[in-house]
Amino acid sequence: MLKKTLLTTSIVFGGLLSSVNAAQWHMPTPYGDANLPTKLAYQFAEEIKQNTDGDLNITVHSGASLVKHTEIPRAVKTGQVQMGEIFIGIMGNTHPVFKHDNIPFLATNFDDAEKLWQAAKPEMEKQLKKEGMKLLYTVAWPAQGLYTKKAINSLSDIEGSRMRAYSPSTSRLADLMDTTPTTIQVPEIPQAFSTGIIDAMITSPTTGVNGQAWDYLSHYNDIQAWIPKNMVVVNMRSFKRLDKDVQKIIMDAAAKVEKQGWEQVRINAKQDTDSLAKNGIAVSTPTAELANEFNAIGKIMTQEWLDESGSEIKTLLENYQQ
Ligand code: PCA
Repeated sequence: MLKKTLLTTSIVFGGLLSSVNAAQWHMPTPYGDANLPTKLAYQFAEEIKQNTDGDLNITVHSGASLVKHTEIPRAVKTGQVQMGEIFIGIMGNTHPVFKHDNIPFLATNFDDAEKLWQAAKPEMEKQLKKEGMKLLYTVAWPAQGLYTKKAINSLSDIEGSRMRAYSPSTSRLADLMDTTPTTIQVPEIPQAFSTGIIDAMITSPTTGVNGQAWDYLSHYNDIQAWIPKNMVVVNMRSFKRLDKDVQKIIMDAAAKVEKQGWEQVRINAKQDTDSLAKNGIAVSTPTAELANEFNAIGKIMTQEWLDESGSEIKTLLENYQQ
């Protein structure tokens, strides 16, 4: 009910304020305030407010408080909100390009992930445009590791487990690991573990620390599976209605936070992995056997991705691997 009221108010307000040349925009984000993408979203909004002398005031609604994560793409597309932040992988079924973000063992360190992002960006922009959205910036998460309740030396140790999934690609990965995928959003992770709905997950050290993973599991294997990203998008029509100088202020602020994000995430990855260990989680790196098994799955998933796509994904991969 509250969500509905807020949205209605925003639409009415947007209309009234634009006539006096100042706009009140709304930007839902999926994750809580402790996360880097959310901190950068606040900074982005503040910078735009200052540089437009208050003409464009963006309210950040963090932690899916205004719009549910899975509904943010549609809310921006239809102009229900003007801007929003989305975990790229959740759009994996919209067009194959969105899957570049969750392909295991394709880009496993930050330099490669940046390179993959540059290779994916033109097609991402094109597909977002078809959805009525314009890409503003992305923020990477630390490399994704495997959280379990026991030591995992090979995939046979995890076979039959109930595994958290957060995108179409992670559901497929869970299948290939002979585990059962269940889609769970971040805030529900602790309860899902303690009630036995899941007993394993692949996510960042940051998300493990935020959810105090040591309360309900014991092992973290730093498999560095992939480096996913959140993206911030704006409704194309809302953007085009702005004066050119305001558009430039937005694009400049976007470039600035994107650069900052890639720098800060490298620091967070290390600090948060240390923090898992300090809190009693057994942190390890994969055995040769586990690494080989995961790499084989990565190859299968890359091939499946190519098979379901047109030539644009082949080009993307060639540009990345150059
Ligand atoms: N945390 C988010 C996305 C990737 C990550 O590290 C999550 O687990 O949903």
